[in-house]
Amino acid sequence: MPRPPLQVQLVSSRDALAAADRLLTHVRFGVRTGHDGDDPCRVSVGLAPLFEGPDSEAWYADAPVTRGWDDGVGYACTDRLLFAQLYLPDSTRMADAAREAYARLLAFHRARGYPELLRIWNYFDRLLEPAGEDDLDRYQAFCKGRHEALETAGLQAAALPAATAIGTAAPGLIVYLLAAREPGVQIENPRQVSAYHYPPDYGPKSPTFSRATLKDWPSGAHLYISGTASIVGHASRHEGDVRAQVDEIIDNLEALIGNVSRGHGLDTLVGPGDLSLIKVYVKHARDLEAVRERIRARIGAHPAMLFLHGDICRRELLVEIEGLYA
Ligand code: 3EB
Repeated sequence: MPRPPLQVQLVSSRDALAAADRLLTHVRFGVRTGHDGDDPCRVSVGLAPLFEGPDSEAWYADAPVTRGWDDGVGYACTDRLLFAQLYLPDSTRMADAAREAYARLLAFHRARGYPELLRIWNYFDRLLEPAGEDDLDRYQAFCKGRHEALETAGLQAAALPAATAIGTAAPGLIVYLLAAREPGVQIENPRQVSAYHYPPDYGPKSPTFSRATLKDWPSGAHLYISGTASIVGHASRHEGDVRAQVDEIIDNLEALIGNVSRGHGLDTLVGPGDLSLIKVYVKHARDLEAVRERIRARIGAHPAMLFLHGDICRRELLVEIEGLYA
């Protein structure tokens, strides 16, 4: 059996890392956003972990990794997988920052020979504050800049990868991604309108991501699940009720996973409890216990879990959950 090309562990940034030559990415969650030292595979994201325990994700490849910098883009790669990250400290003009970050990252991963996007993470500050442009908030301005860059690069809706976009407490925009030589399969959620078909009420340019990417490696399938919120159709549900929002999110995850396991014969992934890792973004720290209780009741304790304090991209949304099966 070949080894999986990517495995993720939650670790503490205080601990020494094993197998540093195979480290593809190290993401540390805490007080600041940016690069973490000179190592291009290490980034920091300004989202505080909500309780004691691991504060970092360590992603290991199955072979030694090549790392470097290319015009501000940090990268790490093996034969099969590329991690790339770009940090822009000044995100004052959000649409411009998003357009620039995407233009540079898209040009980079294609030029390197990993043309297929699997997964993207986007983190920036003051998510819901006015962008100072056309009455948009900064998330809407981000969507506009991202949309324009993807359009310029000729990326079709059917090729959009899974993504997360969350508001940080620290300044700056960081975007990081995973790309491969061969494409994954884009998955949508039967309970949700595709984000790229949201009506214009949510912003002039729709968010450009798929609900999940399924990637078949020789060692088995991986599923990268986007940030999932309490949205049914295109409408937010359960304003003001964080417990009901968690339940709706888990219903969404179950529907998405059911869609995948039925359609693609993934019989070891039956429900959210079978995921390897979930990241839970909580808007108000005071909601942590309620969120944990609902997750424990519905998903159980099997997946590794990270609870992070972050802003969600519509004012009424209090929680969002992303997942990984690997
Ligand atoms: C949603 O379903 C919730 O803009 O990249 C989730 C995941 C959300 C990714 C993005 C936004 C994004 O619309 C928000």
